[in-house]
Amino acid sequence: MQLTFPKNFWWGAATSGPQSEGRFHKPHANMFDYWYDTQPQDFYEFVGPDTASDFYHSFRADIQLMKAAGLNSLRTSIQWSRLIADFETATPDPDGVRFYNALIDELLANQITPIINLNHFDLPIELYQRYHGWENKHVTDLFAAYAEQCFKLFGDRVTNWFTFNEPLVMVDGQYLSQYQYPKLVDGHKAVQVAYNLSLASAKAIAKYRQLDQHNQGKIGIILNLAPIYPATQEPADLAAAHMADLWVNQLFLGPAIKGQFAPELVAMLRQDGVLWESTPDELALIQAQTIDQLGVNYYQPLRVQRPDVSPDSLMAWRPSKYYRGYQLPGRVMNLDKGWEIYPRGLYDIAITIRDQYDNIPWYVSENGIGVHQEERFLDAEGLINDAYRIKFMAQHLAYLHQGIAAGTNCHGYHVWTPIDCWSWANAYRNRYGLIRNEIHTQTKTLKRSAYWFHDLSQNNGFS
Ligand code: BGP
Repeated sequence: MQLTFPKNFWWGAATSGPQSEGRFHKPHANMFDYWYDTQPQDFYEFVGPDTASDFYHSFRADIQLMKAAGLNSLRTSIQWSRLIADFETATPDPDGVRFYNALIDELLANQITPIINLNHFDLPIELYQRYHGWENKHVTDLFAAYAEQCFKLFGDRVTNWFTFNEPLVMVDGQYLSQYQYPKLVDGHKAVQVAYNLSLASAKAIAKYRQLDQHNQGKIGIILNLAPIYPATQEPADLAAAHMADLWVNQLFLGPAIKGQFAPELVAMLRQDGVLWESTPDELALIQAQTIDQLGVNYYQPLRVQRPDVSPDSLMAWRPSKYYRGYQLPGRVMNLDKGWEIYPRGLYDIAITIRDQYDNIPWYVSENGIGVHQEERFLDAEGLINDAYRIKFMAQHLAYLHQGIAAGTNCHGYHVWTPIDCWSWANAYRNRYGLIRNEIHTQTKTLKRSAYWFHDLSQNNGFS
């Protein structure tokens, strides 16, 4: 059966500045560069973000490859630390302006819609050292000033903007679970940072609306949403699933789409003694500046069960004291990444957005499969025969199609990622690209999945 998608569907791919461009030698490194520089020599086999996929130098040739893979949109991010020379005044750096101008023009000249995100975890390290980053509300003003500069510089050509990618990962990785710099465990700070990120997003959106007087563009936020499934239908597991949903999904969906934090979440944080500091003016701003469209990154579901210890017996506050992970027997796994593959989760997200979030316009901003040592799958013609990636995309798209048929307002699909790139979590081990990158020579070759994606885009669907 042929599955056809809505007209003008974005068939795209997603990457980020810090993971693709390669490093630039300036005093203002971002948190990725700084973290990498401070690791022991054998960290990630010492293959760092220095070159990444060298997008800064090779973007013109890379865009030709993306075109060959059928992309009609590219989601990437501007690096705050590359574009801005002085963070206090948001004075742009001429080389940063030149690079992003050239990139946007090249995309448009090749009929690829640029979708620009303003933060992909890459806070300039200077702002952490000087202000403790997102813990400090002053940084939300600096972010809004940087965002305003982006809108002024590029808003004549870019009409799809996003403020943040996966803010929850910054909260969790940096302040609760210790997988991103500065690797703290501090519930108070985590909660304040979560609030400050929503505030920063609202401030940036307000700037956009002041400039975009003719309402030509759209602005939103990109969230990693997880469909949440309880281990059983027993009340304690259902309650655990509800608490997980409040933290994992509603924390950022609430302010972004409804203009307010879920009252139940606020009550829970207050009762636990970790509620953020807010002012009535800030809350009014958040209420006024809801998003136009949502980006959804979906990789895996979250299955939970009741906690195994009393939540109040724990010393350090963590939202996960209310729930614990659960592994469904017989689940399908991507063993390389350790993530469950559950394509139906995308349908469940689509229906949740339709029914609980005003059926807001949205698109899949990331979905993909990371695989180690893909050279194992080289075929006789010298191409990576990544049938697993084609299957992964087709299964997810089939469920997305069902969601669209059921009325969800989805207008695009972006695979992570166009070209194998650097990852803050696993360097180059997990390859996600439609296009292979030999990182030591920067030789880039379409994989079989790129040809499949080309046909998908040409036919606006697949059978
Ligand atoms: C998302 C991030 C991306 C990308 C992707 C793949 O959470 O937005 O930046 O890295 O995950 O994950 P990983 O690189 O950890 O395999």
